Amino acid sequence: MVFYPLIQRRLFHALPSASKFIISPQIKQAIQNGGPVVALESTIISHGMPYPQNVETARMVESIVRDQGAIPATIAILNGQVHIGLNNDTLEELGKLGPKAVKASRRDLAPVMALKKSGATTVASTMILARAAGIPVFVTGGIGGVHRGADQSFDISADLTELGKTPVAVVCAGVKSILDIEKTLEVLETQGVTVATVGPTKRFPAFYTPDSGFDSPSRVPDAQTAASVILANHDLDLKNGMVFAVPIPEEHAANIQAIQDAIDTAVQDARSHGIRGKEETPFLLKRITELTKGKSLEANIALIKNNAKIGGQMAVALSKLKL
Ligand code: PSU
Ligand code: MN
Repeated sequence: MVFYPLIQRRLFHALPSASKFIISPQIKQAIQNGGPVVALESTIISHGMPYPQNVETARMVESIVRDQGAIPATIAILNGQVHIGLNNDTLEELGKLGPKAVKASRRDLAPVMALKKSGATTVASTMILARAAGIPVFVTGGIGGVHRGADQSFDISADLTELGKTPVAVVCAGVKSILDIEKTLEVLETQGVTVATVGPTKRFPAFYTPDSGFDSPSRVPDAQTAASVILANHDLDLKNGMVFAVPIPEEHAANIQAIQDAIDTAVQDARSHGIRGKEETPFLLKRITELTKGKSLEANIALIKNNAKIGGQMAVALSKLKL
């Protein structure tokens, strides 16, 4: 029986590929010391919200992470270089680029970098780059999933397979009902992904609303317990990722019927405009914002702020546990 020194319980070390990343000194030092760092994605900035709300929200999310005692690291690719942590200027640059930035999932990373393009990272690619940099906790709004009609279109987000093979904990508000939530949970099960609702009930949340009608396979009462689950996954050397689903706070939850109607209309519009593939999620988000006259955007901002709070607490709890 081999006993590992305690220091090896640190979740991960940076991989060699991270030597080429642009990492702020503060983030680098925190990672080296096993301190609390929270990775944040950038497709939500470029393709998920309009300018200037996208930049304002990104800044607010970063400051909420800091309020919990953790360090935010927004991840993006600018002119072919991976940035772990954006500053005021680079965040503004990405926010203004908006959908002109490449929506870069796993398959897009290599061409975006080699061709020196600017790419906003999805959940899948943010996980890859966070893992490479040595960051185990990642906060976002919602993950991608199995699209409605996937039995015909085969449209299943690469986020789900990434969760099956990259050991990063993703804090989100569940998945939107633009997707087929039941099938999304099935694929997560097949991929061996731990899915836990954070809070008093087991209900898996549906992004704008706290209850999708389906149960998560697990539940944790709070961020501290979530951190112990991450550590157990690491101690078993399981390579899969994890989803910690945080329901939107009740006071911010959108009117269920109004949002459902908007989603149904948006999905029909996508079909009639022939929107497919990677364009579908951004199209639906924009259309839902229009149809709800901005109400969905308000809910979106509220839930990501709440996720940032819980994710920041998880990173802090984890850094105490693993040292
Ligand atoms: N779902 C949301 N908001 C988002 C996204 C998904 O509610 O901004 C973004 C995330 O970056 C996610 C990506 O990783 O869309 C999934 O896109 P696709 O379905 O094309 O894999
Ligand atoms: Mn897709």
